[in-house]
Amino acid sequence: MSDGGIRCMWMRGGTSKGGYFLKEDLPQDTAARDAFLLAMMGSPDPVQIDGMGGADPLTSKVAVVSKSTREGIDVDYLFLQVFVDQAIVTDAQNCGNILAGVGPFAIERGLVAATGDKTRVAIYMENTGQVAVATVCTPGGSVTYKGDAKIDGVPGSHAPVPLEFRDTAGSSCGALLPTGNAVDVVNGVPVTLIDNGMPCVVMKAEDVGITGYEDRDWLDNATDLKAKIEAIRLAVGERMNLGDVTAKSVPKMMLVAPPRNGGAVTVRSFIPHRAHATIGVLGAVSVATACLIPGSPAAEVAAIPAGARKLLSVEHPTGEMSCVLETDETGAVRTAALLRTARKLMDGTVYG
Ligand code: NQM
Repeated sequence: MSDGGIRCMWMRGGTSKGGYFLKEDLPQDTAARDAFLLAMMGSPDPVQIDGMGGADPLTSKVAVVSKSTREGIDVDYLFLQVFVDQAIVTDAQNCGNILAGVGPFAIERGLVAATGDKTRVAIYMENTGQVAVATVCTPGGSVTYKGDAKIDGVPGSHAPVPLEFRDTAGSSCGALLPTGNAVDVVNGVPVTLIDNGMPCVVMKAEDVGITGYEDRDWLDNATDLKAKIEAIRLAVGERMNLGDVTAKSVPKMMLVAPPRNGGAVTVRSFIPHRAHATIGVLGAVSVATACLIPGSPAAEVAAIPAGARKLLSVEHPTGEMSCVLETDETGAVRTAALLRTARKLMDGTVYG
């Protein structure tokens, strides 16, 4: 595979970055595909010097997109996380940031026709079997990445790509609360094991000995803290119906604290071994959902707005992510909406 190049678009999706491929362009055999993607990213190598990866899990990501044959769905999207320093390519998680580039990519590749100034793209997320709807700016029938929308963690402003999610509970764990409990105590730490689009372990930062306001560099160098939360992660994999999670990128570890800037909650997340520069999209939806569960560690620190339609600002190391959650009469979250942006960076041929 070393000499054969493959058509690829490199894009920023939200606060992540990676390669976007048409499924038909990649090797159909999974082992051959993964070998190509590892070589393309330059993994395994902490600096990914011989590849396209940015030496960070947030920039070592892949979207595989194809036209969908499903009723009411435009395209199918498979997300692949390429580990930086291990020879692992996993489809065990979804990615709502890379999702932000899927709509524009699908239109650019001709899988979806633009419909006026805005084009809605219904996306089936193959990793979790769920649907998201992205709205892409298409003035004059072609995609634009220019616009006034700002998201924290990305300099400048770009065209908005609003994302809507419906019924994401239990995406990978089979249930919103896979143990049926709002609180489980693991290694002496009260946690909520939750999956509203992303399997997460949510705990109070103070319960693992930090404030919850540390920056990414500090967190990435906190060896004892990392060992403590990795021990919790490995202990809960089976309980979350995820099996042995040693070589998986889920569950994500979410350390919450009271908001400091008028938001609903503050989060520091490990994804799962590096600290996140911001927070994942579905990770934020899952944490925001945990804040609404009475008696949970997140509910104890969160400031929750009233009403069935709630705007929850999730504060993270470099700003905030606003999640709009719609709840039903029981208080359960039914839909979530978030604003992202995306940008085409390169369109060409990539080599593995
Ligand atoms: O939670 C990082 C990211 C993500 C995932 C990660 C994401 C999501 O920020 O939906 O977007 O948690 O590995 O790209």
